[in-house]
Amino acid sequence: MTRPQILQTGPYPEWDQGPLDADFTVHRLFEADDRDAFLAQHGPEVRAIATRGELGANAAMIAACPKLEIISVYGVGFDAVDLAACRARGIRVTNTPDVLTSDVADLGVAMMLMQSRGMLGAERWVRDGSWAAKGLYPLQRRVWGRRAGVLGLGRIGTEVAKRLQGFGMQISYGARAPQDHAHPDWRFVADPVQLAAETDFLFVTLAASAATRHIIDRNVIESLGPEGMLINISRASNIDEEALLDALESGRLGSAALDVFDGEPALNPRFLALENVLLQPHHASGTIETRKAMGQLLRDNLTAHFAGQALPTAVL
Ligand code: 8YV
Repeated sequence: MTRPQILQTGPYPEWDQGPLDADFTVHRLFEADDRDAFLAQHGPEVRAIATRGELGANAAMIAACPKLEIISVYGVGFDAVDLAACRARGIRVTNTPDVLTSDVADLGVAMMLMQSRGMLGAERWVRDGSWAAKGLYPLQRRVWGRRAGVLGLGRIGTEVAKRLQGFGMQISYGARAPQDHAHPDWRFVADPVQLAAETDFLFVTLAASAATRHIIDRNVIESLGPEGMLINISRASNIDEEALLDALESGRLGSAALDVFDGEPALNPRFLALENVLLQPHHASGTIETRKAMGQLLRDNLTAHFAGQALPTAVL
């Protein structure tokens, strides 16, 4: 039997690439010098797209593949896939939920601790000799016992809240409605501005969509205030980045810890000039264990599809 032809939009670790190459004829779009020419050449025979959360598949890519049956996303977020185009043509879409939840929550909490306790600066203080030359490191802010807000109490937000509970923090969450699975001690706050106003550390853990675009706007950011910290482990589109930069530069927001950026991996150079922001390279799910599980699930969905079986983790 001839192997199905698939389009791969970005690189995977070798432990995923090997099995993928064994089961499919793989066209690596990300290695092409001329992407349009590559799509025009291979698109007509492509039956599946293997992509990554941040890369997705846009309308033009989908249109270039008239025999496309399925898009398998290596990531939980599928906001970069044009779902309307998929619905219109009955194209299936899968993602990799659950397997990455705890790692993403871990990184979010680590970012909060790192930023609040000034750990990057403290490390520099040791390395550059400041400890010996200048003495004690400036005092930082505590985390335990303070007020945390979690906007989006889905899988990842819930794991973040559970971890924060371990730090004895007071937890509030934002969602469309009170959540049955929330711990009785967690307070529901419907309005993001109010949530921010009543919070010292605001975590953004919402699945991104057109409806959540810039849900963290200037008002929310300024309500968090000069003592507040914004932590984003979701998607950059959930935050008005211009408003965030203005507030960080003027001190109207205390600090931020970000794993995602508009236009990443390029980022607005204004971020690089700021001392009050912790910058991470979109790696919240980036552990060997989790990435292996994500790769397996990406392939399991493709294999199930071509075997005519139910998809393990279908979005569409
Ligand atoms: C990954 C992600 O970094 O799950 C997601 O939606 O953004 C991340 O887990 C990404 O998908 C890997 O390409």
